[in-house]
Amino acid sequence: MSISLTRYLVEQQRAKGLIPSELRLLLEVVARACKSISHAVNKGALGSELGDVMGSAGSENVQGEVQKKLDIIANDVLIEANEWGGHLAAMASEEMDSIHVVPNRYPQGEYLLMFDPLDGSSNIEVNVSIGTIFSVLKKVDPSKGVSEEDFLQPGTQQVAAGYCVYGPQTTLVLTVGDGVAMFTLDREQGSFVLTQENVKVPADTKEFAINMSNMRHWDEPVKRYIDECLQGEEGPRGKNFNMRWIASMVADVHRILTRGGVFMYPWDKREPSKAGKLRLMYEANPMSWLIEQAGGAATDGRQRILNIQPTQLHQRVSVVLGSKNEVDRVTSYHTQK
Ligand code: P6P
Repeated sequence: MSISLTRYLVEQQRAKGLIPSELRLLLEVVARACKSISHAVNKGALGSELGDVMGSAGSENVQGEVQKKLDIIANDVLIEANEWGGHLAAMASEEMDSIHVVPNRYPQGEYLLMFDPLDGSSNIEVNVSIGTIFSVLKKVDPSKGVSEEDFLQPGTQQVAAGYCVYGPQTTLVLTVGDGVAMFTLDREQGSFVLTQENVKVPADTKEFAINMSNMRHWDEPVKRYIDECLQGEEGPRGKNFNMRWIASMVADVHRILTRGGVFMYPWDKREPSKAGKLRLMYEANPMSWLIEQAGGAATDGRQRILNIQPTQLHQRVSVVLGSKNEVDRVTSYHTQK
């Protein structure tokens, strides 16, 4: 007998008290929004009523990245789905320069929702898996009006985090601090069904994920780690490694949650003033919490990502996450340096 997302959340609340009704509403609304995004993504070039959704929207986001029509559609779907429910005070998105406060015509709640509405969107036109990443915080002081400062909390303060990967299956992956559960979209029923819980990342792996074309730009500890992997069983690691790089963080992290591995997007010399490429608040923090909840580890090469005190909404961070023993090794190469 299948267990729906709603039933799972109700039973988790009954058993563990981790999902108050307002948070359950938030998670169900985000899941419904992901269903709509999945539908738009699956239509691809057939989504003609939306115009050329696969192509560029002719605009750039705060990151200076060309926005795809589907990026903006996904962002709008999440905003519209979450505005009216009374569970949120405000939202923040990779696609919006500043926070979006719930309009006065709706009641405000205590939760803050951050998201990358369509991560990996450069893969849209080549039909490779992409996804939505989300992170949930609570307002610091419920008695005060919401501001951007409310969002600047370390990842340890998250009350929920997850992603939805739009691939051969549409799968929602979620944690509220009691392990990781996966829900696969049953398109006939139109609902997410529990397909795995207590997800565990193996502590060891033979698979690394990094964009090798950046090798000449890496810092020495990263070069050392990857070089040792490439030396295989004749080298210091004494085993051969495989490499994967989907250029869609959601898909790479989903693989790691499913079979282990280490994912790296480290700082490099191309833009030395930037800590890394990935964003802390709505990419690295939610993914790091999921990985840790599944027994893995996540650092910026030196410190636990979830401990980082944010100073800017869209700040970037270097990311090393996945199988604990590999992440610990990469981190030791940085801290030994
Ligand atoms: P590169 C997608 O644009 C993204 O933000 C992540 O999803 C992905 O891991 C990374 O960037 C890919 O970056 O430099 O390999 O294209």
